[in-house]
Amino acid sequence: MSKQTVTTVIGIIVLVIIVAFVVRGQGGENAEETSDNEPQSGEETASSFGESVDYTITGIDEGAGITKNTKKALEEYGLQDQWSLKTSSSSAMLTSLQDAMENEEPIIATVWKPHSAFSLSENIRQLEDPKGIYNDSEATKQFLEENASDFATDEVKSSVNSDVLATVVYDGFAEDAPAAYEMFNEFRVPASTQSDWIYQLSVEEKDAEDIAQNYVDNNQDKMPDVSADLGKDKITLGIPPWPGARVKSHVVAKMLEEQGYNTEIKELDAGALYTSLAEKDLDVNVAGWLPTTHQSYWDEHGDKLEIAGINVVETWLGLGVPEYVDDSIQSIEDLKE
Ligand code: PBE
Repeated sequence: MSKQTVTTVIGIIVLVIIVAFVVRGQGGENAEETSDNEPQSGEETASSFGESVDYTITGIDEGAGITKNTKKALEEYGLQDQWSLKTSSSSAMLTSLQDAMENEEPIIATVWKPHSAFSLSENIRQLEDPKGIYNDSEATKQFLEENASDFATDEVKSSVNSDVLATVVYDGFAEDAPAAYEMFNEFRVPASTQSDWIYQLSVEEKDAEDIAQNYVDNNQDKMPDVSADLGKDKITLGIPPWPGARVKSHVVAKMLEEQGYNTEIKELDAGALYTSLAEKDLDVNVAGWLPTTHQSYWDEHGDKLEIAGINVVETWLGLGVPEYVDDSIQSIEDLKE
């Protein structure tokens, strides 16, 4: 390299450094202003709750009834032009919720009870749903009278406040597997038990089968007393991708095994699950959220299905925000700006 080249190179470097300093100096204030405007610290800087969450509801899987109902709610509450629902999975939703709550950041998510979001913390505000899109206790009572009258007892009806969790079988299952059917008639757990299973699965990260085995081992006194014949020897359970359904399917599988059945568990999304059940490719779904959440599936396949039991009575579904979110957000209607 000649002396001249070296001098030129050094000259250029010095020039670049000087220019960089000048530009930085000038841009300094602006740059700070820009970062101040970013919605990082959420509510303080955004002018509304909607803006602070980018008008986005954190949702779960496409096949879930709560996904369909949230789209319906956006329409019925006149929010569809401004708000949107971002779908993912139950576990991704829970992670987003946990992360937001750790940092006290704004978030709105599709949530339901029993669910780990509630076992995790009582600090979730359930938004009111005056139009009854997600929760319609009258519809549930009527549905029970029409489709599951054996279970429409006063005790059940007085505790209903939204959907019930039904144990759904294909029509004709009772003749094919009488003992299992009898067991399904009896099988019911308090919502708090299901919450506890979900907590163990999604917060303590225990294995679904271990949680189920432990529950069955410790609750032998609660196992249904069944006298009917087994009928067919294998029962296939279909589970959708939600934490409560996962553990409960394993619990029921263990109970069936204690009766003498072989079992198989198939994981499917909700649509495939109802179709397979109607086609008798599956025997049972313990996560029938009826009649409102899975209404579209029931409308399509209900005539080929039967409610064999009600396994949880008290539920709630809808949109939730952490308690630290602005007090003005109490109802889905408040999302309108
Ligand atoms: N879930 C649990 C179900 C019903 C309740 C919310 C994931 C669903 O939306 O289909």
